[in-house]
Amino acid sequence: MLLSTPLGGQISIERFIAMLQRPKFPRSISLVTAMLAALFLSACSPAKVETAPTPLPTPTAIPTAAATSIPIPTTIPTAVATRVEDIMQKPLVTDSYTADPSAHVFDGKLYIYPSHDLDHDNPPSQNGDQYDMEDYHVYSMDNLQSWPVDHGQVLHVKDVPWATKQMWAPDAAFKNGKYYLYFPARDREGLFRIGVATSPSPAGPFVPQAEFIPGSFSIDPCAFIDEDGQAYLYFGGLWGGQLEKWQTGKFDPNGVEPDDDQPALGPRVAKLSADMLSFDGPLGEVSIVDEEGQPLLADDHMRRFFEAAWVHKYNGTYYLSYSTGDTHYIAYATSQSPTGPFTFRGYVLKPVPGWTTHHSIVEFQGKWYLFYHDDELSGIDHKRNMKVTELTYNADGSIQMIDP
Ligand code: FUB
Repeated sequence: MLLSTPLGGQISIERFIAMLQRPKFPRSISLVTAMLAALFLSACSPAKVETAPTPLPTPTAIPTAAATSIPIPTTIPTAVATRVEDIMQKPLVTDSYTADPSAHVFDGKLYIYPSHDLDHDNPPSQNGDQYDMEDYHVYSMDNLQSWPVDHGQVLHVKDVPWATKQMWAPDAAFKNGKYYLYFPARDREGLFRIGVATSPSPAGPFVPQAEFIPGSFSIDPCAFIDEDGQAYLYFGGLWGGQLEKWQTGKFDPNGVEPDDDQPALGPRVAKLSADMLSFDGPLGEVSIVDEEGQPLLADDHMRRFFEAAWVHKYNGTYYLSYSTGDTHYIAYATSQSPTGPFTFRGYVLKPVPGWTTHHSIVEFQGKWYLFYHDDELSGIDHKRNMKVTELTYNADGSIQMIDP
């Protein structure tokens, strides 16, 4: 059978299927997709579909149903244009290393703001020197059945006047008709600070402010805007993230975590000013308590906050989720207030391959998703790949733990 192409040429169905199966076509094209594509071409000019004068040998790769009895559709199947793929729990980007994915829905589209791990071999240290990143890319997705689109480099450390290195986990927000990218990096004294950059587009590029946010420190900013329009910035991370060195309000290079029987350190939270560029009022410390209302203690490494705070709201309840660091879980706690205290509820994600774990939770097209990372592509802690999977709430608002 010959098929007419939209440009007026003709092609045998065997040749067309063989074209689709060439390695240069991205990722695996299933036979079903091939069938749909053949039907699409047929539908473009059904009148020109001809039967070859002599019967061709039956090709082994062509499903007989495609060659014979499937009726030509009267409407063009749109699924052919965007190939439907199962992307759940697979590396979303394979041509570079991506981590710490912060996902948001802006204008009906899903945008991901990850860290960009570089392909280097710096030796690991407890200080996190191996996480030596210098720029950000933004990715977007129209749906969760096709791979993300890379919008390219949107900010580089050389363009940030106050920053010197280690552009770690960022987050983004939309307000006042502008998009804000919050990001940590080391300043000229080697201290982690949090900066902000702005753009008229969610896909960047972003223009940084000349200075870091006054009063900011440590890492892993998470921007949350409540239903009343008030924006909050959560941040903080232990060890390489330096949070334990800021307990007095000033940087103490000798600062350590509290004694085992003392309350664990919590992430910091501040209201953001109306222009989203500075803190509005004092910093608070988010308290995470057990079911009796007692603060989690510093030696409770299975439950205490380590880094990677993420706040979202579900059915009127605030959810704070975070990494437990050296025990490698994503845990969560809930509250009726955005500033806590939050009551520990359980785990969102079991440990993944690689030392770090970092995530975001977002609702998109009627479902809830967890974006996270592991090191499947490289097997190396600091060369990570982001992934996504569906998230399920139980009727009581608890989250079903994901075992990836
Ligand atoms: O990506 C660098 C750091 O690793 C992040 O800031 C932490 O949350 C951890 O994922």
